[in-house]
Amino acid sequence: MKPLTIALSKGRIFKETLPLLKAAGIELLEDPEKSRKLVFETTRADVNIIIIRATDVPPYVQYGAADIGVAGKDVLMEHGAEGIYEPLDLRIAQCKLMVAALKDAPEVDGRVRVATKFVNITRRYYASQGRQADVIKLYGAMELAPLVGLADRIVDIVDTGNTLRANGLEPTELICEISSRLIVNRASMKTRQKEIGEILRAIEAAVDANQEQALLATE
Ligand code: PRT
Ligand code: MG
Repeated sequence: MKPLTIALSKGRIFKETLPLLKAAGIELLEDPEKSRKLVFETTRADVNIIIIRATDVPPYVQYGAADIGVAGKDVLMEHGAEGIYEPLDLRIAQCKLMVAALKDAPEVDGRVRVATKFVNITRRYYASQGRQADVIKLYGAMELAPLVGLADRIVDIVDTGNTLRANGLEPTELICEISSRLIVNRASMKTRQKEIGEILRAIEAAVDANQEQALLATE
């Protein structure tokens, strides 16, 4: 049988997922940061890891090119979850999806101009509130848009809030709390139930152990 394929993205998701995979006996045989390869073998002959862009993880899993993936809830909501199971909240890469504006910006009467890379989420959010919004798609540096008059508001990921503050912006509304999710291709979940089930249970136990650690640390 072909190896089970797990899709990850570089950066914070990668770093925070590695210890969880280790709990399932899955470790990389080489360091992707030091390689141009995209497919990596692991300590388990039956499991490969592919490294792709964060936004590409949902389509890879949706179409079965990867059996399992890890993606931020923001990326999943923006992509749509068709054909994808989301069995596990990994509680990693936590952040918030927020609306932000220039500090002390006035309320906007009528149509609001919103710049974001999350156009689907943003359209749905404003529609759900019955507010009129013109959504402008950007691919980065959203914080610049209000400064130069491109938009009244931005919708972006906020963690510490430092990026907003450094640009004279402040959060105005919380859209939702975000964490990364383990996702599984629908067909794989049926055809490779045993292998995937074992991996899911090992990872879930590691997530629960992390959670207990975190609770103890705050006591
Ligand atoms: O960077 P690249 O374009 O390759 O892809 P990516 O941005 O999707 O990847 P990555 O690794 O940056 O983020 C992967 C996932 O991590 C996202 O989809 C989120 O679910 C989650 N996450 C958690 C974050 C952050 N924290 C975060 N702080 N994603 C992005 N940020 C950025 C945010 O865009 C903003 O520019 O950090 C800035 C805000 O941080 P603070 O601390 O200044 O508020
Ligand atoms: Mg990034």
